[in-house]
Amino acid sequence: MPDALAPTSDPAWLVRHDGYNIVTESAVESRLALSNGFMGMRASRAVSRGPTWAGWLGFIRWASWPRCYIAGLFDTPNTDPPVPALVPVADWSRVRITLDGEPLLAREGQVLASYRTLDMRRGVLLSGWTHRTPAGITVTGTEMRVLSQADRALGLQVLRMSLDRDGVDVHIEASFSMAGVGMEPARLEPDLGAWHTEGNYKSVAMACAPTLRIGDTVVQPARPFPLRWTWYMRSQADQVAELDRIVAVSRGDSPMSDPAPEASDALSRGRSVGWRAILAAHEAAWQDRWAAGGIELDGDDDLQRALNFAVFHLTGAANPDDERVSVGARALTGDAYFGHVFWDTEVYLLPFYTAVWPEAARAMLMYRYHTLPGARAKATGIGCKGALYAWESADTGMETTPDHVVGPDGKLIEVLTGKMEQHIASDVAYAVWCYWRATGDDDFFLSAGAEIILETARFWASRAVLEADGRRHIRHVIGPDEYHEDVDDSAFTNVMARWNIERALECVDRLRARWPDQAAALTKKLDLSEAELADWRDAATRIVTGLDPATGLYEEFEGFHKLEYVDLAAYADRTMPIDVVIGRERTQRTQLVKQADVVALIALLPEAFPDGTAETNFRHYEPRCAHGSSLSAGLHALVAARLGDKDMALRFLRQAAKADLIDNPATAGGIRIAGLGAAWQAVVLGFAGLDLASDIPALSPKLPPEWRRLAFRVQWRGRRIALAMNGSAVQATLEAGEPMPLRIGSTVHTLQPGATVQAAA
Ligand code: IFM
Repeated sequence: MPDALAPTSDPAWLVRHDGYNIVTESAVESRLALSNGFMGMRASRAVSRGPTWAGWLGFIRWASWPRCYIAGLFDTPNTDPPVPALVPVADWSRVRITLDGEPLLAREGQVLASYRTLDMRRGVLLSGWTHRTPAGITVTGTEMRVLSQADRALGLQVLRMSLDRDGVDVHIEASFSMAGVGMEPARLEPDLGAWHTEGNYKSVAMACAPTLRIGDTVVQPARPFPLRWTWYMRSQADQVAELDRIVAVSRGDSPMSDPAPEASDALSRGRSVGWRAILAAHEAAWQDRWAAGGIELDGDDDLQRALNFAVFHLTGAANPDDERVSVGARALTGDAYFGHVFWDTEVYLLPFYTAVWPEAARAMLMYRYHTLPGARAKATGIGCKGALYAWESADTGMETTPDHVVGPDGKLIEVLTGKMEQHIASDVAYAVWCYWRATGDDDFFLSAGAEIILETARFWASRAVLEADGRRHIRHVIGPDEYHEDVDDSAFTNVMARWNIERALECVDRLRARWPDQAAALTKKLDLSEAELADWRDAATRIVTGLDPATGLYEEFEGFHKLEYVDLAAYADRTMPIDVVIGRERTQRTQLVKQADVVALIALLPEAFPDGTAETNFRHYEPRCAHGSSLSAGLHALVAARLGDKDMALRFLRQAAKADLIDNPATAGGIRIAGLGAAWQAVVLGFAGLDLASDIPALSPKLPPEWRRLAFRVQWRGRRIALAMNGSAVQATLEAGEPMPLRIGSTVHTLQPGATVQAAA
C-alpha cells in the first residue's frame, strides 16, 4: 500500500515549496491552501511556529498568516469603515513540540530541510522537515492535511515524527490555536468547542478526536484544558510517533441555532471509520471531480500543471450543498477583500461550474436569489426599480463595499465602486441565463432564475434615462475598467444592460408560451404590467451603446477616444501597476485600461461584434490595457484564441494560469480565483471554442501547434460528453444521457449514447 504521506510521483499534480522565506511565506500559504467549499485552511506550518499573536509591528512582522475560514461566517469587525468580513475560526492544525523542556521553534537551531507540497490529484497538503535544535537533537517529521471533499464537515491531520536519539523528554501538544480571535466561546468541553460571533451571533462548533500511536500502542494524552491534548514520552532513536487528528465542524446561522450536535455527529461518523477511510473517501471524491472537471493537455507540461492548479482551486472553492454562500474574490484562502463576492463569481467562475459541476453553479446562483431582497433595497435606495446587486456582497446581500480605504500615502481614498459599478446586475443575469440554457434546469428557471433576470432588467430600464437626444443614457457608472470612475454610457455596462432587458423580454415570451400559469403568477408577484414591458422594449432600442457603425468600434465610454493615448511599450519594464507609476489622476486622463472591458464584452457577447468587429475592437483595446488586475489576462487569452491569434492567446493564458504560481506579493491575501476561472475559459471556450448556451452546442477548436492533444468533459442538459481534440481532428463521446446534437466546425453531428463521433477540427 502506498504511503499516505508521500506525494504522487507525477510532477503535473504537484506544487512544491521548499523552505521558509519571510517575504514570500504569506503567498505560499495562499497558493498551497486547502478548501472544500465549506472550510478553508491556509498552508501555514503546523509545528515550530512559536507564538503568532502579533498581527502587525511596523517593519517587524510575522510573515506567516495562519488562518482557517468557514464559508458564510461573516461578522462586522470594528474597522473604519465597518464592513462585514469573514471571521477566522480556530486553527486546528497547530502542534507544539517540546524537547527536554525547550520548545521547537523554526527560528532556533537549524532547519536542515523543509518542504510543503500540494498533491492536487489527491487534494492533500503534505509537509516534511528536518530540524536540528540548539541542543543538537535532530527531529524529522512529515504531515498530511485534508479538508474532506466527501464529507465537508471533516478535516484530518496526520503527523509523524521521530528523533535521532534515545532519552529525550518529548512533549507533543495538539491544540486549537487562534480560538477567540474573532469569536466568543459559547461552550468548551473536552472534545468540543462552540463559539459565536460578537456582532451577529452566528456560530461554529468544532469537535475533535486526536490519537497518538507509537507502533501499535495508543499513548494516552493528558487533558489539561478543553480542546488540548498533551502526550509525554521518552524518545527512542528513530521510533516514529504518529498523531492523527479528526476534526468535525459545523456552522449555525442564527442566534437560535446550536451547531454542536451536528459537529458531534460528524465526528462520530469520522471516528467510526477512522482516518484511512476518511482519506480514501476524500481521494475518491477528488478522483470524481478530476474526471468531471479536469483538463488533459499533451504538449505543454508546465501549462498542464498550471491548469491543474486552476481546476484544483476552482473545485475546492465550491459547495453544491450550500445555497447561502458563494465564492469570494480570494475563495477561502486569504483575507483580502474580506471574503466578499464580486462579479468575479458570475463572469469568471460560473462558466466552469456550469459546464463541469452544474450542482455547484446552481447553489451559487441560488445565493443570488436569496440575496435578491438586498439587491432590491440597493436599487430602491438610488431611486430605481428592480434589483441592483451589491458590488461586494457577503451573507445578507446588502452592499458591503467599503466607502473609503487608506491609500499608500496614508490619505483616505473614496471608493466609488459600491455606488457606481452597477454592471454586476447584468453579470448575475448573464450567469443565470447561461446556466439555464446549458443545463435545461427549468425548475431553477421557474423558481428563481426568471425572477432574477426580470428584476435586473427592470433595474436597467429605470436606470437608462431618456434624454433630449431621444436616446436612453446610463450616466455616472464605473465599467470593468476601474481606472476611469464616474463615466457616462460605458459600452460594457450599456450593452450588457440592453442584453439583460432583451433576455428578460424573451423570458416573458418563453414563460407565457410554455408555462402560462407560472408566467401569470410571476408577473403578478412582480406587478409587471404591459406598459412596463413596453418601456423595456423602448429602453432596449434606445440605449446608447457607443458603437460607431462606420468603424465597428465601441467607445469604452463617452469621451474615451479624446483622452491621452499612452504607449505602454514605453513602460514595459515597470514592476508596479501603471496607475502607481504615472499616478492615479494622470491615469484617469489617459486611454489606459485597467483590465478587459470592451474585451470582456467581446468574450461575453460575441454576437454584439458581427462582421469582423471583434477583431477591430480587440486590436484597438488590447494595446491600451495595462492588466492592472488578475482578471484581465484570461479574458484576453479567450478572445485572442477565438480570433485565432494563438501566440498572443498562449502568452495571456500562461500569465493567467500562473499568476499565483509565481512569486507575487498580491497572492499573499489569497489566491485570485477569478483569474484561474478565466484561464479555464481561455482553454475550453477559447482554444476549444466550446459554446454550451445554444440549443445546438458547438465546438470549433483552434489549438496551438504544440498541443498534441486537449481533452476534457462537459455536461449539457443532463448529458455527459467527453471531448478530445488535436490540431486536425475532434472526438466526441456521449458518455451519459439521451442523443444530442453537436456542431463541430460547421457540421452538426448527432451524438448517440456510448458512441464516439470523429470529425475534422
Ligand atoms: O472584481 C474585481 C475587480 O474587477 C477588479 N479588482 C478586484 C475585484 C475583486 O477580484
